[in-house]
Amino acid sequence: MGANSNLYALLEQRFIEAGDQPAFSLPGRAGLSYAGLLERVGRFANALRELGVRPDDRVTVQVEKSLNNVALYLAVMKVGAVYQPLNTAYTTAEVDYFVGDAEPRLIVTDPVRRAAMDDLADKHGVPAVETLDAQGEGSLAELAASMAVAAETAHRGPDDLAGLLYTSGTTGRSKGAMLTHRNLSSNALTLKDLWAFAPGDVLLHALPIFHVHGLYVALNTAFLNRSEIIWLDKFDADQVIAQLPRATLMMGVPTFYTRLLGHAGFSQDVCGNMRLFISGSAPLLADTHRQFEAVTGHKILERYGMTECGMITSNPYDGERVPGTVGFPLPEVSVRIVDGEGRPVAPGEVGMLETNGPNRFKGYWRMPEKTAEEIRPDGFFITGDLASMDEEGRVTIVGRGKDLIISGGFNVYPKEVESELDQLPGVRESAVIGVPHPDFGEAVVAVVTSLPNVVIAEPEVIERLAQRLAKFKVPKRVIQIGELPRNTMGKVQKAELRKQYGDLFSTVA
Ligand code: MLC
Ligand code: AMP
Repeated sequence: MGANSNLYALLEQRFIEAGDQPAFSLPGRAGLSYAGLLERVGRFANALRELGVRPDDRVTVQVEKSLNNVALYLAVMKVGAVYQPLNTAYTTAEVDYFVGDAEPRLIVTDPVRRAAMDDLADKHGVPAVETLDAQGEGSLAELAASMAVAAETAHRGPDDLAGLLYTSGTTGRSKGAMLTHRNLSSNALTLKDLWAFAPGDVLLHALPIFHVHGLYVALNTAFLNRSEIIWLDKFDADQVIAQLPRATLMMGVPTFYTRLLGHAGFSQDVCGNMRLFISGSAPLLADTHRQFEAVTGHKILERYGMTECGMITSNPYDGERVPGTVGFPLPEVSVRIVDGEGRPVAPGEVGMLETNGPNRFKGYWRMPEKTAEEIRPDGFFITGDLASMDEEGRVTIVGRGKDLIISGGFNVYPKEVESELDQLPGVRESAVIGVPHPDFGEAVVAVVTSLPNVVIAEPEVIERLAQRLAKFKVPKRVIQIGELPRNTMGKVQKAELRKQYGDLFSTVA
């Protein structure tokens, strides 16, 4: 058997070295040292084994952010199983699909959802359901507390799965991106060096941990560095401003930065100890970048990535950070920009961004045909993002070839919302678009036509959709019109609608 490629084996070594140094500090609450984290992960690993979780089993987790949630994430890797985090905003109808597709051995849910999850477990033959609440308490925490600390770390190969993260598809159902230990380790090791993590760094963590940004990018880099992590349950501008003076770096989506800029208490002073602000998951407006520099003296470092590949490009730590660009491919990561026939375009020209490297996912869970459609025979993944690359290799994302809205860093596929809208009584057709929004970057807007003589009631539609879809997917506005604009082929012209409704939120503060 070769060396253990389990990412947790690597992290565990760092945790042992860090010993009693703080791993997490929680404003106003008890924190946790690295030695404490090691113990906790050991107990959770034994609890998972007690529940019958074996290597390669999936563990579906839909719980609020807590230290026990972190311990669970690490313990799932420790036992060699596959972590499947789900956005806490997903409704039971949405979770139904993920559970049916992933066929987990265990579902971990909030106690308030226990009954609904028990039903889903029955329906899909999932053997175990356990709970963790927002404080990290629940049946799984109780079981873990009764367990021994000592637990073996499973041996894993580089291509074994560590995570299964779902991304919605432009057509049809969500796809589970299979992320391997190599994918996660290579990305975390690269980013730790690229962003110059060093002893003494303190990370302010306000992101959710059910997506790659808050989970893998933020936690794994900080863990590799044995950093202290200031742990906030969620982004709250007051709390972030209160904690920033003790932090040296923060990662966020653009909404974090626009909200900070809009807060009267935000100033250069509170950033006195800060070394680095990083932004990603959605485009950071060049204007926001400049305003932030004017207020704080810091140039936000923008990087680009996605669920399937983790981080792909980054502005440099030492070199020039150019507003409106996402920087250079990471070491060992290849990026090419190609035309419709897959041929590389000239520098500066716009095309589809394709990428390959140790960070590229293994494929879509049980969807070999989708995998073959999106990963070319030479290994490059077709991202769906439109970009250009200059002579030096600096990348600018100019748009999306995929019909996707990114609202406050969460992805919304219009097709999914349209399918729900089209089932509502009275709705004839719908087109869901993203329009500029001062807080979320883009906001979801539905344009609908009705059956004859029907008036669509906006609040009712919103309420009906909220029963089926996560809140962030529910349109902020529903607009009824006579006919959807179509081209000569009969295809709805969304660009036309985006132009027409582009300033819907421009006066909203
Ligand atoms: C919350 N709401 C949203 C929303 N977040 N609506 C649209 N878009 C969002 N992102 C809803 C709420 O349910 C609420 O509905 C209303 O909008 C107002 O909520 P709020 O209180 O203003 O929102 P808040 O809870 O503060 O959350 C906003 C946020 C959060 C920006 C802090 O969305 C967030 O943490 N986003 C980060 C997303 C992220 O981590 N993405 C990484 C993906 S990984 P109501 O009706 O109840 O009032 C990835 C790869 C990569 O993309 O490159 O990183
Ligand atoms: P997700 O599927 O949630 O991982 O979202 C990935 C998508 O987010 C990418 O395909 C891009 O469209 C977008 N994205 C991530 N980072 C950036 C960025 N810095 N600028 C523009 N778009 C980004």
